[in-house]
Amino acid sequence: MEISIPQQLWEYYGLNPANYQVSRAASGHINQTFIVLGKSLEQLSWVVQRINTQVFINPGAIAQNIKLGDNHLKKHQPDYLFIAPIPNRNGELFSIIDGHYWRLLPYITNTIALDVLQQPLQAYEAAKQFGKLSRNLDGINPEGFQATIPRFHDLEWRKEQFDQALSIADEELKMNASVAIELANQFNSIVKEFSSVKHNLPIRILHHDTKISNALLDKQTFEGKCVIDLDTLMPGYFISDLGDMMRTYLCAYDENEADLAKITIREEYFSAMLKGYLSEMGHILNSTEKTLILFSGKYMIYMQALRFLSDYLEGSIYYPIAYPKHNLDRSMNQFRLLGQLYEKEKILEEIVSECLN
Ligand code: GN1
Ligand code: MG
Repeated sequence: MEISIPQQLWEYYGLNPANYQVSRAASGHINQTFIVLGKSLEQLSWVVQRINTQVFINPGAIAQNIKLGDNHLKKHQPDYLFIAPIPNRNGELFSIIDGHYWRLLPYITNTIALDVLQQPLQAYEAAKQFGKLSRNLDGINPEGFQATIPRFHDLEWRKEQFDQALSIADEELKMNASVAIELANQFNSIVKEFSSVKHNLPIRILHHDTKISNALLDKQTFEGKCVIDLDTLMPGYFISDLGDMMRTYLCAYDENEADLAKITIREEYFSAMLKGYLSEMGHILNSTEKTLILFSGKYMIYMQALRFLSDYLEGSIYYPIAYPKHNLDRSMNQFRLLGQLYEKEKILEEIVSECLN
């Protein structure tokens, strides 16, 4: 059934629907997003979202984390643009309507969200924005924060989930995915490395979904403006944020590209991304974290390959698909990207050293 914005939503925020033009946003796998543009200049524009509560089973945790982040930032960085939901007429960040969780967010005009990067400058600017969020939240007490999705980036658990999915998968799906399954097992050393390094990493408050489309850039100059999609603002390790940037900034094609020959790594984007991130986080990361810069990419790309593959083997129940083998293709795309990262490891490590000096 086609989802539309319910009448009560407008009432919760004192808005008249006649003043707005509503369209659906194309990107984002999990939540339903609507762009609500004011028809005249006096009307502000908005983003309306319905949260997927099968994925975010505790939306209260999202609201709590965002409030904690917002309070800290208002006090310490009052000029920072933090895209928190607008409180409704009852002062709540979510409006519950017929059991669904809805929210209203400001729409930032004159910006774009890209699915792939076309210039290294964009990599610098977007990475700087995610670095800035982490820097501005550095020093905040992580204790009040909750995991909005428990064990979200726990690679050991993602591997267990994959093993579980494999053990009960349909024979035909397993056969179709035999190459991907072999790759999943071949790269298992990444899980081992994660297990051995994670105890030495500080807990920080991180974004946890730093894909390129979650950074808003100025439409004309590509200057970074802010980051969006704060559902997974929660405690974790810096490798989550930096790694997901590598996953989505380095290739000229996104995770949906099925022609694997197109999946290659652009070194100049790696360099620009890292410079942008380190311009904010360079003096905050500790020496152990700095040794794990390239590992962050391996960790996140491998985890996403496993997640797409597990979902394929489970019958594609998590990520929406456009055709039956879509999640398998996405998984193969991510394994190819991972292979490319290993192939270019030496030159990328040289760039890391240059950027750190
Ligand atoms: C999902 O819904 P979206 O596009 O913001 C996923 C991320 C994945 C991403 C892959 C809650 O994010 O973890 O990296 O797809 N979010 C959740 O494109 O699972
Ligand atoms: Mg997201």
